[in-house]
Amino acid sequence: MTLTTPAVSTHDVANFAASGNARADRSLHDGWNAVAVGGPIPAEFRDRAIPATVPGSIHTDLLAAGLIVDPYLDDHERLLAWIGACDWRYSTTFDWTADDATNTELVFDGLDTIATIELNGAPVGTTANMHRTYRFDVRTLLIEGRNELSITFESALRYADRASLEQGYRPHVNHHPYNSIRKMACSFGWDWGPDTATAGIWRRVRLSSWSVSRLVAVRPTATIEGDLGVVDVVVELVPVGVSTRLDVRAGDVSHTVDVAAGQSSARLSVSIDDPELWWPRGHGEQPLYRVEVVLSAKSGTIDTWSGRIGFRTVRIDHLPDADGTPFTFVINDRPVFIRGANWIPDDAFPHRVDRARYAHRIDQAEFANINLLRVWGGGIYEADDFFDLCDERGILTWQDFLFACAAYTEDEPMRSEVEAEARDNITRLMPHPSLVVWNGNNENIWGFQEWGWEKRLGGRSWGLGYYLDLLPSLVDELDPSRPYTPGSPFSPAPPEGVEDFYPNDPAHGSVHIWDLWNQRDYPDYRTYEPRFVGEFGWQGPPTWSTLTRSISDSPLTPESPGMLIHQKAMDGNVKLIDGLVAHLPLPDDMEDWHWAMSLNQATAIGVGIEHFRSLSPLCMGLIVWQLNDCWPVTSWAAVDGDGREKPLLYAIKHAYADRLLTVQPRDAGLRVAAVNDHAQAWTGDLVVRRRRFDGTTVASVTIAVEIAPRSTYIVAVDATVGAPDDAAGELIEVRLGESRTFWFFTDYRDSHLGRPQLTASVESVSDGYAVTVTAATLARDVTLLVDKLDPHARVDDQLVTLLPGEGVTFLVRSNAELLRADWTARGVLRSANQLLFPEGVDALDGSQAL
Ligand code: BMA
Repeated sequence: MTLTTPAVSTHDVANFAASGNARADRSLHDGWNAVAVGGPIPAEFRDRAIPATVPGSIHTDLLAAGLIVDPYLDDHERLLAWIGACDWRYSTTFDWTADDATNTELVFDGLDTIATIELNGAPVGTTANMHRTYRFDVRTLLIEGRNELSITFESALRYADRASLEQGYRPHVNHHPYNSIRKMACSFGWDWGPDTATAGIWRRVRLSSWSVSRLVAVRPTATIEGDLGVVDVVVELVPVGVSTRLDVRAGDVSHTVDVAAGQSSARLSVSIDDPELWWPRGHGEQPLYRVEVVLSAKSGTIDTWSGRIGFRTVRIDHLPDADGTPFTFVINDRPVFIRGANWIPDDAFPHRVDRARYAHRIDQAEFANINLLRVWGGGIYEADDFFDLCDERGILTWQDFLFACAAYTEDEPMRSEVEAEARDNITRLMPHPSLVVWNGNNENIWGFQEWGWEKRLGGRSWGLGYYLDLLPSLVDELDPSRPYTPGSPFSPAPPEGVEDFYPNDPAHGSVHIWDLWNQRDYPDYRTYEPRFVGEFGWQGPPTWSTLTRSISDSPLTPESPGMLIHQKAMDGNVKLIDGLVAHLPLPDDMEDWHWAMSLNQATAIGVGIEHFRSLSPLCMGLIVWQLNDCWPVTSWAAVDGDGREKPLLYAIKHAYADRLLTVQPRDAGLRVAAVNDHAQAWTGDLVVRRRRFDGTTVASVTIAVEIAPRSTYIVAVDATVGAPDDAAGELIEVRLGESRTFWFFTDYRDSHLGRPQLTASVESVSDGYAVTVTAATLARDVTLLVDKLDPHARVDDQLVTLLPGEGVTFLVRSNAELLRADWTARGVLRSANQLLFPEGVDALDGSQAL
């Protein structure tokens, strides 16, 4: 048996030569122009044909033509608001010669959104759903020679406004009724996203010619039965008056069936002996098996499909226990602790995210020890490239159906649109082994109960029928082996006779924890004992290079106009300040403010993750809000809108390490938790010391430990170590093997942290520099903000705490000439200590050994 892991997209579109009867697909991506045809068109854009890129969007076309400023900079979002309020016509011409195919269809993988399609002036069809594929029979409309194709997009804003009245008011959380149209919700702005309301042909378009029949859908389900890997393939095809044949190959095992005339589907099973199991990263390998389907008629092959599958089982354990109801992913019968991050569209113009960009972002997730990405319901059903890469890397994926923070009508035509988009996307994505759950919506069940929707809705439908009926039955029909959850957060149904649990109950199922960022403070993460956290987040600004590239305010201040435009959260800046001041003084200097907020974001999430992981196996997973951004903005993201790593990503990397040491205040004392999410036991001397800030050890305890694989060891900190003589000037240091952690008895601002006394020495290495930073005195969270020296530079670590005399070597990847750069400049070589000494005389002597 051969194992194949070819680097091809999962759903290769057959591209046969247009000979014989094989399906022939031809892209129609060339020669497009766009013209504004309705709405508040500025005079200079009237009747002006703009060269257009397909796949693309009107904003990016205008930008490429040099006709608009970049919507991501300064206040341009507001200046460009007219674009989304206009109607746009895209047109192209193409030559066509009659072939001997019996059918020719125009196929769209994605139209954004309210489109009227014409071919040679004749109507082809209309669309109203960005998330669907569309296929139109155009054989009789095509003419020999030159053909003209045009697509007119009505302003999605106007359509949504109109639809919101027609459908009747339903609550949502934006300034536009994004819930009245099937378009990416965050296209209309979000609390981290710009309002562009763009339009365009956002995925591929092609002319597809075929004869006799074609494959309509191929759905392979891989299961494991004893020693066998069984691939059950459901094939749908266009029913025809003659019999056809289907060949299915999985790995190197094939199977053939005849399809009788008139039949529109067939089902085949292929079994593979002793298949290798697919595992999430950190648990094993990711073998992928190729599946090929060939449809043939008397004349030979008429259509093909290929994709990849993996053999693994998945279920979510919801069996009530003494503590409530777990939410545990069980993969290949092994409970897997989820170290997740939420994923939003990586660009407000999602067609710009190509495979290389997905790969880079997923590299960053891997770097941060993340093992699951949740595709959030206000964005898109992610691209094949995203899922292909996650399959290859062992990153689990979770796809929300696209409903977010709003009530949705269940009336027609919305209901049919929802069904059609769900069918399309379940079919497209179900082969991927990385996909472990379909989820009905983001926060809607919770919103209905908690955000006052019920009274505002006055009995109107709000989407519950989708989440409890339509979607689970579609998953059952089309993707029967995959778990489905109605919403996030979600509390599984209680036993008979018990009143339903509150949807965001931490003791049952999954919970979203937002009250800390919104109203409380991050140490309060420790007041939660959740079973699974689907979202929790803390804001911070983008990296300095990203911020200053996108905002040109002078002076630049936390509240200067561009900063406020690039901060979309309700009371965002106030929450940033409130979340900081208990821990660190609020700086008045902009670069210090930027560092303080970045550090505080990282610290907050680090505290949350460490606490939740210390609760495992009571808590079996967390999904940080959010991995990425879609433009340059202050947000909860760990990677900013230009793709640069914020300090938060390093904090996640530390806290998501396979082996984590953490100190937690619990039961009126301190506990050390050693979390071993690793296949091998963690053995050695656990050394717990109380030390003064000058490094002297005051008390110390050593415990020999052997921590079983995938388990958590908790031990109370001995009173001699746990009770400080001088809380502001002492710390606890815990070591086990390679791991080390610290506990500080007071907040930064109440401690006796001194001025940082750091020196740096720099050496060239193969792809950059090795920068060794040495601390003469205790320095907390030592970080090199390398992007300030070279916006393309990257560093391998941040937020390292050094005891007196200790050093750390940072590897900085950069092509710039930085040997003589000022590595110890206050803005570059950062520490928490600096923030307690705002006047800025920080580096002892600023000396640099070169
Ligand atoms: C969660 C998400 C998003 C939002 C985030 C931050 O509720 O589901 O809707 O962006 O909070 O407010």
